Amino acid sequence: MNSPQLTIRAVTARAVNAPVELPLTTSRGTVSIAPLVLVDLETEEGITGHGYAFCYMDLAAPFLLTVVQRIDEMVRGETVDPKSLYHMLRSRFTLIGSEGSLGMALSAFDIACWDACAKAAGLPLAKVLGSDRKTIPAYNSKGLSLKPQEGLADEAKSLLAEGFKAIKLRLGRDDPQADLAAAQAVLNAVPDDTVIMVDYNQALDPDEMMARLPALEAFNFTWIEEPIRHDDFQGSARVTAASNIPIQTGENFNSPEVMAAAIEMKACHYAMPDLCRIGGVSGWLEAADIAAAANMSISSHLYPEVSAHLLAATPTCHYLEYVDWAEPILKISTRIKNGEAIIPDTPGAGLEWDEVAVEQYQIR
Ligand code: SMN
Ligand code: MG
Repeated sequence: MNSPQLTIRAVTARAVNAPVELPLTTSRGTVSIAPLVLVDLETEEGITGHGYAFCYMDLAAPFLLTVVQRIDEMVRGETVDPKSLYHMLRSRFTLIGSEGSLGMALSAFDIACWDACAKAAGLPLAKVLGSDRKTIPAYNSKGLSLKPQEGLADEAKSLLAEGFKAIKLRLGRDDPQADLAAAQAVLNAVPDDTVIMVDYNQALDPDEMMARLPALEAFNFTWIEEPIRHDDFQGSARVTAASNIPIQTGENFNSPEVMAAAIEMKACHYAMPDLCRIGGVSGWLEAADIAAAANMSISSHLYPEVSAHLLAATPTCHYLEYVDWAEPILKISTRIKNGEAIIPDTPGAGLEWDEVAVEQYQIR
């Protein structure tokens, strides 16, 4: 990276419970607030990098804050060289492991490192990574919860009215007929060329999923996401081989190596790494190389602000997942036009805190 060298002065973090306008119910629980851990990387040169992690449940936030404190102790005075810090920190946490909540804190720190470097270079992160792309196809993932089918049709229309041509519907009810009725209600309500993804959030076992596949084929879904346990690669490989609709997984890949193993086992047709599970920007870049070598399309999971930059630089870029969960505490929201997310041309990774809102929603 061709940017002035930066030295770490301090790494700090705050946790917020950001309000979620449209609570999301999946087969495995509801997101009704967004617990976010915001990381600030201060440098001696006066540039501050930002990163954040969505930690799913606010009970995890104090732990992430503690991990960031430890990171601070380990990196003060170091040069902001994101990839070498990524490897150094993973190595320092080898005994406990960098999966789960600990990895989320490491990832949020990694994002802040890349943000600081991009700001020092005076370039948007996408450009730092060598991309001139201006837009990325995006789908609106905010709604279409697992709920009674009444209301789904209107919600699908209003999600598209925000500028999208693609939406994601949650499935995985005990009664497969109820899932089909929900899908039909959405299909009847939207224009014929609407792209529809469906997400089971690991609701079924492989045999149940295979039994449900034939009835789903009529719907022309763009993908079926996480139909079964995310870590059952053998089961996933059976479902993937049996499905005429592409199988999508990846939001629970805890490292690029796990993604490589899933691809090796043919456990999915598409992959959608999550920025803070895969290892931040540094982890994403490794995952993007693995996907490119396997010629596999990859999409993002959450974090639309930073993911837009990353997908721009991803050879097998597929779809950006759009949710608005961080928007209450951000100065600038992701802009969507004609079904595409616009990559900001301002320096950095696209994260600036609205300090008044951060103060309002901070968990103390
Ligand atoms: C999801 C993401 C985050 C929390 C709950 C559910 C979902 C998705 O699986 O892919 O958007
Ligand atoms: Mg999902």
